[in-house]
Amino acid sequence: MIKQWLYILLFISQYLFSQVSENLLNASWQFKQKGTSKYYSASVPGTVHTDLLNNQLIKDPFLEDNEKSVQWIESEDWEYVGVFNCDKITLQRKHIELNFEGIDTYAKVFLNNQLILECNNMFRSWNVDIKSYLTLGSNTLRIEFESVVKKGKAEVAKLNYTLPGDEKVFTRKAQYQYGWDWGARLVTCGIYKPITISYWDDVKIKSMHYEIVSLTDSLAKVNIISLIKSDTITDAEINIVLNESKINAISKRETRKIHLKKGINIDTFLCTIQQPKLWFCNGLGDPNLYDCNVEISQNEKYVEHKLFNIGLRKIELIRDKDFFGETFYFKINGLPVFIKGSNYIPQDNFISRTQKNEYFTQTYMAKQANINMLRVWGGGLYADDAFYKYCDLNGILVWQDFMFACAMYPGDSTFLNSVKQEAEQQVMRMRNHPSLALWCGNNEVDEGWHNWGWQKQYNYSKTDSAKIWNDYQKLFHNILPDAVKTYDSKTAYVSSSPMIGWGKKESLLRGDSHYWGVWWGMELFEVYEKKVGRFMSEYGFQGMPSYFTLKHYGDSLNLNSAYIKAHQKHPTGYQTIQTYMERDYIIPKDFFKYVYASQLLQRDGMQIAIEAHRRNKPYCMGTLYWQWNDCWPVTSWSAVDYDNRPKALYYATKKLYANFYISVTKVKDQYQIYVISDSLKSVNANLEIKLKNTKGEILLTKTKPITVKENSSEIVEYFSEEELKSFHKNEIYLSCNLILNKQTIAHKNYFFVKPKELVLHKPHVNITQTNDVIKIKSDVFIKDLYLYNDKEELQISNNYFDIEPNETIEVTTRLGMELSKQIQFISLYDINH
Ligand code: BMA
Repeated sequence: MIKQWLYILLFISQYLFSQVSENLLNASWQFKQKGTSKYYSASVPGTVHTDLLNNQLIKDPFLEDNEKSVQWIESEDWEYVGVFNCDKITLQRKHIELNFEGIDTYAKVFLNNQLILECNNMFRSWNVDIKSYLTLGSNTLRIEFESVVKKGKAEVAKLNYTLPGDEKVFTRKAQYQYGWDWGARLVTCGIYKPITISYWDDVKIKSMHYEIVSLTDSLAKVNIISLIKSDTITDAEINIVLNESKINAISKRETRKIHLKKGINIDTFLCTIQQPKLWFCNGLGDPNLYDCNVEISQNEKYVEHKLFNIGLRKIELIRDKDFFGETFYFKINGLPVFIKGSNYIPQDNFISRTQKNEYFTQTYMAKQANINMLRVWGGGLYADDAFYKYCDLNGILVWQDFMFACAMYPGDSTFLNSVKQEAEQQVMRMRNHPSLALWCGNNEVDEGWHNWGWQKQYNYSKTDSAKIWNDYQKLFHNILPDAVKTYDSKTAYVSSSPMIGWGKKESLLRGDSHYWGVWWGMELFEVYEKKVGRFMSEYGFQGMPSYFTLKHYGDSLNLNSAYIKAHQKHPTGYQTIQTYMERDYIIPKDFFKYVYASQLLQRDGMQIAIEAHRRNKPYCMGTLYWQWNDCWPVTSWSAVDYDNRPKALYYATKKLYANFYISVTKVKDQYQIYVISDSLKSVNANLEIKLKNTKGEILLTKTKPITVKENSSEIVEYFSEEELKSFHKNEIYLSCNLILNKQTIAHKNYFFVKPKELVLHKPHVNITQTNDVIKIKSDVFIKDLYLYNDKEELQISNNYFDIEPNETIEVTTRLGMELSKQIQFISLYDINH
């Protein structure tokens, strides 16, 4: 027993007294506005806005229309002071380093009144050896922030032409902070990521990564590459242990002796794994992971270890010339995959307050909605490590933009050099994540340059134009792809998304495509059916956030209030919603119902688009709607609002992105019924089509056995106008079911008229609950039943769904939540009456 304890103690002590240790800098922080004398308490990580808010010095910019009252902050300079202690033992270490994971943006850092660092890029980290500046006992870190806006404007003045995007493009800072068509303008500053302090003596692991050399079902060969920094010529051992994450069984263990030279040493260990468990994306298979622990020791004394995940998968972007133009699709482990996803933006205007578990929530909600890819959009931030970790775990592929969007960027050497450092660091940070599928240079910069009339608007001379495009090429055709090639050569790079602007015919023939004819172009939703490209990486329509989210952030709940207007950032946003709503819905006068109808409208638009994309598989091989989430409470294109309340689009996504899907479309006077499958297996199922009226009577039935081939989209049945002749189209609908072994694996209701024309009957609804299952039944057909209670959105597995008469629909809630007694509901009936 004593012996056992001794072993445990020995084991723990080697980690406690390891030669390299890294801790959060444990300092007490204060901040003040430059030019004033009073200091206030501050949080690190944090931002100046959240610190002002915590000290009650400003109103909450997310509430009411307070955003405008905090605009002065961006033009001021700010100072942060942190005091930390340094003991004798620490001071004896050979190297003591401060690691700044993220400083937003222009800052001078002083340690004990000596300048140790100047920062100018929020997207990179900084590392400074501070040994010579440290003193025993109390040490003072002072960080002086210069107004980003002032800095940016000074840069604008230096150029003799204007770049679209104004001062923001000169600042390597999240561009959405300057305001977007879904984002408040909150140009903040601060220490927005942790500062850590690390100590080491002779040897330290600089970085770890792996490269998959070859991969088959029976054998994986992986190079595990360690970069080790050494101060001396010395010997060391590396111990590598590989575990299958799920079962925690050791798959591989290897100890090797290495001889280190002074400087950087590279150790490559070729690891072979028999019968590897491959990583698959959501819907295709399990996202299997291995834990890899690399430990380094000297003379049997532990020095340092690094733990990371390995995912064994091959991801290819296939861009082959074909009859139409060029393909754009992904293969995962050799299998072509139809991508179903959305565009992801930062989860907050003040990203430092987003907790790790909130990244889990977002990625898990995405997984639940059958999403297999999120695109980290270029006007935001490279996401937090936790985001990528949870994408790995949930099988969500990541399309990663570099952080440039909708503007032209400078090309001076300081700027380019800063971007080069940023890109190299970010590529190295993300390359170990199996979810990483693609690097993309920017969002809509190429499209903007070629299609948005900037040459005229800014009156560029030929020389200016050539210079600006030349700078573009340096960034997006050289620096960024070079960083990818050097540090992550196996992941594909495209210079811009979309490849071709949506006004051009070619945009539907090759590359990825953003289609904004609907919304920006005010075209009918039905136009989505014609505008199908090879990979639809953006298209979208706004819906209002949950009524309960709106209620949380302001009092005047009506479309004309200053509050509601301030939480719409698109110049003609509400007007556009209204115009589209008039086409399809009876406009509700009541605000609560208006919010509900706006969400249905958004969902309808996305449904038309997604169905068209999926029907056109394999011509089209991906769909990413704009946008997944919000960074503050706002009316936007998102499926999930800022408070994580799902909109109607969220629930619809689950169905629209399911592996089996039934879609109906009208071509001339024929209704074509498609069955779409993203499954890897072909199945023999029964297709059951019923023509029903909204009272619940069955008017016609067609049943037919079909073979649903793997990875397919096929027309399996037709319905003709002729067959409908004797019915009123506003009273009927098609109810289609795909049935496999008595289970419905896909269900679709298809309507022949607009929602506003549909004749609906007052439903009598019966709701019961047993444990976490809520059962709902109605006497007549209900369209778009929305369940809620008077205080809150309900946390349930499904909402905004149809109920067929006498059918029981089950939704689940969290165990222990007694909901059924308080449930209220509305449905399309309440909008139409
Ligand atoms: C897309 C995005 C964003 C914008 C959205 C909606 O093109 O890239 O720039 O918010 O359009 O307008």
